[in-house]
Amino acid sequence: MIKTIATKPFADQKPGTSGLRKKVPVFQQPHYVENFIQSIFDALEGFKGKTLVIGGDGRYYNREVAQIAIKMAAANGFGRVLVGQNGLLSTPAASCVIRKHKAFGGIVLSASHNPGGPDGDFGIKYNISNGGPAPEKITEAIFARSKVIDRYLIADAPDVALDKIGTSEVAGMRVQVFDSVADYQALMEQLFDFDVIRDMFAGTFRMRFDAMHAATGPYAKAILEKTLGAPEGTVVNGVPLPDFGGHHPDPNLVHAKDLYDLMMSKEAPDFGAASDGDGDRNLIIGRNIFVTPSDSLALLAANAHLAPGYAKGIAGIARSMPTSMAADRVAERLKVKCYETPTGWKFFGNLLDAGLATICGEESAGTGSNHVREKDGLWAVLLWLNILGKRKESVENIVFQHWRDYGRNFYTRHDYEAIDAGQANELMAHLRSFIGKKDVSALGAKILTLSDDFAYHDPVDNSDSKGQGIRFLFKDGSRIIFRLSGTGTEGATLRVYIENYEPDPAKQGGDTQTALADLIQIARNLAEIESRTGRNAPTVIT
Ligand code: VG1
Ligand code: CO
Repeated sequence: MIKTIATKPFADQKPGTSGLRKKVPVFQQPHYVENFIQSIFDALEGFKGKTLVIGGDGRYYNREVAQIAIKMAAANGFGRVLVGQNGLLSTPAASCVIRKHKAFGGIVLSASHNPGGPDGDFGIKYNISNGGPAPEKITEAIFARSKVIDRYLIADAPDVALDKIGTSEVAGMRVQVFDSVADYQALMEQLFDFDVIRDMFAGTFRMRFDAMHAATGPYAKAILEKTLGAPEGTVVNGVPLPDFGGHHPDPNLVHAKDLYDLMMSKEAPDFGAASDGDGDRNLIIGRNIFVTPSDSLALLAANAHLAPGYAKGIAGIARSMPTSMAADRVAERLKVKCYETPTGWKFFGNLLDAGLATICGEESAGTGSNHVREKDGLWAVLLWLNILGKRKESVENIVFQHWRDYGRNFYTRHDYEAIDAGQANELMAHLRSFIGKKDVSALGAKILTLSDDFAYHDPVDNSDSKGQGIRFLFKDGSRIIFRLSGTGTEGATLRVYIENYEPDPAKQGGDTQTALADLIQIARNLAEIESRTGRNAPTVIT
């Protein structure tokens, strides 16, 4: 039985960098989830009888919303729903399943790296048939629909048993509960030399993978421990929990501090890695060395040919604008193009579909390739392992060698979280007032070559995206970038990205914050951060 329920619009259902993210109590308001899901369906065309993939990162409210999504998909005329067992599906696995089973699209229930639990965050995003996040054209249509929606459709049916693999029916629509890991693992086995990695684990090589009680746990255990022979206990915090054990599932030096401390200690294994809430990000730490995500992107691109899936070389690299320019140097050497896109994975989809780029990455610890249309945490870890197995060198040596060859891009991001939204907007307006000016006193002796509000023209579909971050580019190759986060749920988060290039091997050692101290000070003065926000230090430094 299909019910049509009358509803009223909510004004705040605008998808951000990666879907709609709000506090759980916001999603728990009557009709809130249903309105957004119906707005997604109303913004799409031609899905009658087709397949929809549903799954999420296992956070609080995941199961309830998975049931709602299944019943609404049935009521709206989908022919089949594929849902991960227990409603669980990492973001990259969702992308893999959508592609492999030729689904029309997918609904991913995740707020990624944001904390979970009854007072934490929840999120819903829609992915299209290529497996990637919906492009802006669709997210804008969803938002437009959400502002006028007056009804939604839902099947009056009992809940589906999500814990058991098998097929059932909801209002005439087939529902298949499937093993969340199998398809994804099969894809990884195609891309990487599992024998090389197995040999490493059979020897003295040891690693720790911190799944942060989030979606990647079951994938990492199945692949690293069960298939590749890493000793049991290699994966820690491997059981997904609705509140991520009370932690922030963000794989950075603040929230994955235990892993960092271990990797800097005498007991450090050879390799450390972590991933985020929905499994699309990665943190890479070698013994004694943290690899910045921007460097990791460059290193993976430079060494990808060592893995069977990329043995023929790569067609191009794409990085988000705030990501360091280390990857550009690799692209130059490989004689391929490096594309610069706005923040968020949705901008990489077209480049990957058109075969213009093979490897993509962001400074926020996201790397991936054309194997799916999302960033992929475990993929990056496996590519690293494949490279380590082939080169038989330590992470530290590989990174140092890379800097000697290409130069080092010192890089840091300073986040000021939960600042007042009004103050944040005024700060950005203040920065915008410098655009195009040459003599800005806060810049001291630095010579500006460009200041702008980054805009992107998509070379594939010719769409334009404006207002993607204020950039200050200097003559010596250094950069300072400011943008406001599109994933936070409290006030505004200001991100300041700072980079300087050092070609001289003699000057490549040392601490990043010290090496960038001058630029950091310039950024603070330029944006008047302290007087405008009352903050004298960032909340998180990565
Ligand atoms: C952040 C990151 C961005 C990433 C996005 C989604 O966005 O900066 O690089 O693509 O999160 O990642 P923002 O707008 O807060 O800067 V995830 O792992 O949350 O899906
Ligand atoms: Co994520």
